[in-house]
Amino acid sequence: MQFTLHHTDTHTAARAGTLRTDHGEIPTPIFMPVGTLGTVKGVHQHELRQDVGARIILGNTYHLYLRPGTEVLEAAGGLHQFMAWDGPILTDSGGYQVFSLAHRRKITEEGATFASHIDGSKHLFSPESSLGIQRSIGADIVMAFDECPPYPSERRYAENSMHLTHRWLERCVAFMDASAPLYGHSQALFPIVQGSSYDDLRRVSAEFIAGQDQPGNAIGGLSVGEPIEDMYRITALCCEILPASKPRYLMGVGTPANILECISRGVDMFDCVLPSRNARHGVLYTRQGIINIKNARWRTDYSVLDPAPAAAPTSRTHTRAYLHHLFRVNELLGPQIATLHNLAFYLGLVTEARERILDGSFGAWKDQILPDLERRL
Ligand code: PRF
Repeated sequence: MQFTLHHTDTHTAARAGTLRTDHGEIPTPIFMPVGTLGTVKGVHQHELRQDVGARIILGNTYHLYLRPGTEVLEAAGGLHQFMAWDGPILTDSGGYQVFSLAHRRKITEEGATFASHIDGSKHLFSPESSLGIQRSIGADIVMAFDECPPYPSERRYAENSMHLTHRWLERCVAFMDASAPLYGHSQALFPIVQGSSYDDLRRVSAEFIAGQDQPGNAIGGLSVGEPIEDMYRITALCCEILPASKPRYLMGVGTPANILECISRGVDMFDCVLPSRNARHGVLYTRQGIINIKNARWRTDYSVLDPAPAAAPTSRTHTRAYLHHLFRVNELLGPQIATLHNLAFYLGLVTEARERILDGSFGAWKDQILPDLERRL
């Protein structure tokens, strides 16, 4: 994997780059749609590429390990083949999902034991088994096995947890060095900065993560309920320490406004369930503001979802009144159109951010559109 930095903004810390993987090039900054179970819910692979403009998607080790399981994935030739997505894939390592979904969780030096949220069966994830599963899945970018402490966490807990994540990282690096990819394409490991909302711990963690000299770096443990100023301050602090020559990935963030603010602090990659999950509940993002399409106000609004020439064909074709109707009668196509629209909106936003970084207008553009993005219509 290779990262080329084309330009760093003079007024902010925003960057425009290109990340090269064996499954294609990724322009940065980028948003990665979440495809937990080998599908971005409700969006066909063809639409993902053609209409959403997705350049890389996310998969989850926890979910794919439980179903369909590594045996099925390996026999299929890996997740790319299994789901017929030939673009880049990143997998999260499973620890975060164990703590948000599984039952009877317990952390030890060895790893995390848990009971499946599906059938209650008992499992252990360790740095080695997580990366082994990510080898079976075959993602282009694999994430280190970490602990994301809850917010708020006492300092003592946050500090011990951070050191555990660092020890686990050394085992992740050793496992990657001692094992080989299964399907002929290479896999890059991204370590994850932790340290809760303590600035000094974050500094220690970012230094440690940078010192591992892996192809890219991630910032975890944010967007877990902390005040927004904390999230922005810690993101900036981590970006200042993580090397400029490598991509920086902020995990699980966020709203369109959060993404622009964190691009301006030096982040290159984002993922979040917000655009896809909210779409399924009828919440749509537009340049004018946030819409709840189930609201009676849209019943006879015959304007299209998004008239911009750069918007997805679906968004330029279908009216708010039609989508309102589909949601009211519970038709499958409603959530499908809404998901496609929101993901295309997020990809359009980071695409324009990149153009603005390259032509020097990013900061002014961001400040101009932010108030509209956060407005509720
Ligand atoms: N660690 C991992 N995945 C994550 C997070 C983390 O801290 C977050 C935090 N927002 C989202 N996804 N491994």
